[in-house]
Amino acid sequence: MYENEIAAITAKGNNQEIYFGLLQLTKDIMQQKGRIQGKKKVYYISAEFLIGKLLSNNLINLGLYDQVAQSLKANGKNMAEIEEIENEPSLGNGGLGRLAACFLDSIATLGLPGDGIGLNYHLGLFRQTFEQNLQKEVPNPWITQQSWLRRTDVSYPVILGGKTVQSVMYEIDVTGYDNKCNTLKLFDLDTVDDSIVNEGSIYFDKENVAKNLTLFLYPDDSDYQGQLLRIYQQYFMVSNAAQLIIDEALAKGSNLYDLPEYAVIQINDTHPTMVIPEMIRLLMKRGIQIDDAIGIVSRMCAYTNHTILAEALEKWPLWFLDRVVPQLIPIIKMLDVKVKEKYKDERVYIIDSEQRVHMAHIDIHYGYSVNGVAALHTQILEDSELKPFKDIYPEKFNNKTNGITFRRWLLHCNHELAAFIESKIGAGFKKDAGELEQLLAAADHPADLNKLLEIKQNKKEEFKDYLKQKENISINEHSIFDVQVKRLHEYKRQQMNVLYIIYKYFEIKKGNKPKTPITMIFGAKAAPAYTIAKDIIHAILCLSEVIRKDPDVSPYLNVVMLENYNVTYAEKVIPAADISEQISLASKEASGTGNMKFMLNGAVTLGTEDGANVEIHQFVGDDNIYIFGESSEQVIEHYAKADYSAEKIYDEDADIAKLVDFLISKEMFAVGSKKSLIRLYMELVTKDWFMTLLDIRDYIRVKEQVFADYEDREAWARKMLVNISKAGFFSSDRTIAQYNDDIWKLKAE
Ligand code: 26V
Repeated sequence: MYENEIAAITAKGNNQEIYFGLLQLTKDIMQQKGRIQGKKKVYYISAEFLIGKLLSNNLINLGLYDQVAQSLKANGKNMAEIEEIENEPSLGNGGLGRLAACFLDSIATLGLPGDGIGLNYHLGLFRQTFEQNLQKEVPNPWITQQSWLRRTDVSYPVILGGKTVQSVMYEIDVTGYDNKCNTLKLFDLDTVDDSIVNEGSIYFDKENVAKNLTLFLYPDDSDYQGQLLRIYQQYFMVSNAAQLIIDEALAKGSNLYDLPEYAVIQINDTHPTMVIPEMIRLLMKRGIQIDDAIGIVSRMCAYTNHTILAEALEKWPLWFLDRVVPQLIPIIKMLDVKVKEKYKDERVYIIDSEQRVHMAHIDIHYGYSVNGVAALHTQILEDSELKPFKDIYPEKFNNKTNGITFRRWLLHCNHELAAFIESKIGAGFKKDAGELEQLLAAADHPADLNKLLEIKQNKKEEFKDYLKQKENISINEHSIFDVQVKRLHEYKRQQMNVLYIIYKYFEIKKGNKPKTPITMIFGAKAAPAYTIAKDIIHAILCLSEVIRKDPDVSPYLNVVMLENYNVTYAEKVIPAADISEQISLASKEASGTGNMKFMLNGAVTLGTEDGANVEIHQFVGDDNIYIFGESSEQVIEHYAKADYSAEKIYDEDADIAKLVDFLISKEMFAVGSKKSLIRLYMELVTKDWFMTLLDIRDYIRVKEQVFADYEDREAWARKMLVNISKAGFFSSDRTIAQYNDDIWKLKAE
């Protein structure tokens, strides 16, 4: 199929022309393919969809990738150079947004009717650059004249700050792997004006909301100005969603009372929570009584929690909401009154005594399902964070351990490994990831183990070349690639990895050289207003420079911080990784999904018993993972008793103090900002809210063991193999099947 079209496009023109030709062809094919149909549909509403580049992924799902790749090859080109042309849309911060993208792939692959609903941010999250060892943020425009977006004539009126604006809906087709299509629907305003960014005036201005509503995706933490605009964004998103959902259901023959038979809404974190009062408002406008409206909406909405970090749980001051969405205030107040009539426990109120609206509480009272994203995370929600709700609604709580799409995170990013697996166990694993277990038989075949090592070596060489070409950074392809890539946050403890590097630096200085050199690879964006996170990036960059300039150490230890880590970078570095750093403070990382991507690509995890690491540990067993640090129970107890003191550890443990002190050494000051380094040092010594010093000793001990074990190549290859074989559970196809069985109850075609 499509041989002639593909041949014509790949035969002539430059890379740009070939890319845009393939883009158009792929879009046409997806349009012709037909939609996944069904009476009931899931609407996955999310402020973020971190979809990554789409060309190769769509070609894989359409079954056309090999044909295109061969055709390019015949013309002296390759897929990688064509992929380079595509801009990566940065429509997400990190895990939550990437999860939404993996879910869309799996929903379509399982043939379930389900669309994503979000916002068409023009600039998305900032692009990161480094200057003088500091992070700088630059706007990241990604929409080109021709793109995956298709403008539709669907449009809804939305009241924003008292004025009615008219939305416009864009669509991006989502093709299942060997299946039909669903769509990602992204709402926007025609009045948004990209040029105000160039003028440098991106601060929020109420009068200007129509001009800047969808310009930016807000980073995890932002200031007051940003927050007001964020509520506008959220309301705009859910008002459009609610109108669309009602329209589509009515078009399929529903009446307003039967909506739950036609639509289920998955609320991705609290960002889309206002869909509940908005839907109630719209139903009441159409003549439905309040109690009926609440009943209908409550049977349609299900909520996913993605974090237990208190500072990340949305609580909007009532007056804030009153300014932005006055039309929702009577409804929110009514929902709160009903709660207060029934329950006397203040912890479950929607509006608290300080007049703050707890968005998650709306979801839990007025939705029918609440889920966490890994077994441990759900357990913690039930036992502590959301315990009062669990006591009221035990039946609503359920766990859905996250997953990743194997199409992107194996078939696309690691063709060689996928081909090797197929040669051993056939192609069935592409649709049924559980079949990967059959690979275990290869554990006894030295030739297969060697092949795995050879593939890893090839990926390392490819990554070395990519890094050289992209950033002009040289690394040793024969070193151990130890990788920590994820958003920068203190709870993820990149700073602990920094302290290890300082330890190793001292060891090498003393003459204790590692048998195999080590390359420590970091990638992380820090939210622009998150000072300590930026200080940690600064420390990594400074340390990298100090080591690079030290001829005693640089042959054995190299620290690399990737600039602008994103989905595309992940696809290159994860297949090349030997060690996967998953070192969050136990209880703090809800799940993690990078951990799954590394495992699937044959990296061995060095991690705490946190998030989905716990389940990875159970699957691979003690011999194939490296676990260290205090348990989540111990950590939770430290917080409860307030008995953790970094200062005490620093004062009593000279070895640890020496590592921390290096942050403010003359070597570091020579290449960095005194102010930033001292701030980080002080944070670690006096506060250390995420208990870096608590686990550093154990971390160093276990990490040394990892490096020692790496030397036995056959034993290491066996660990890699076990990790790949046991990764099947972490396919998002499994996750989505569980969402469907327990929550959505849709029928596949
Ligand atoms: C938001 C904020 C906002 C205020 C400042 C601190 C902070 C820290 C984190 C966040 C993000 C919360 C939502 C989120 O992205 N959670 C991630 O969701 C992933 C998918 O379920 C999961 O794998 C990650 O463990 C979890 O952190």
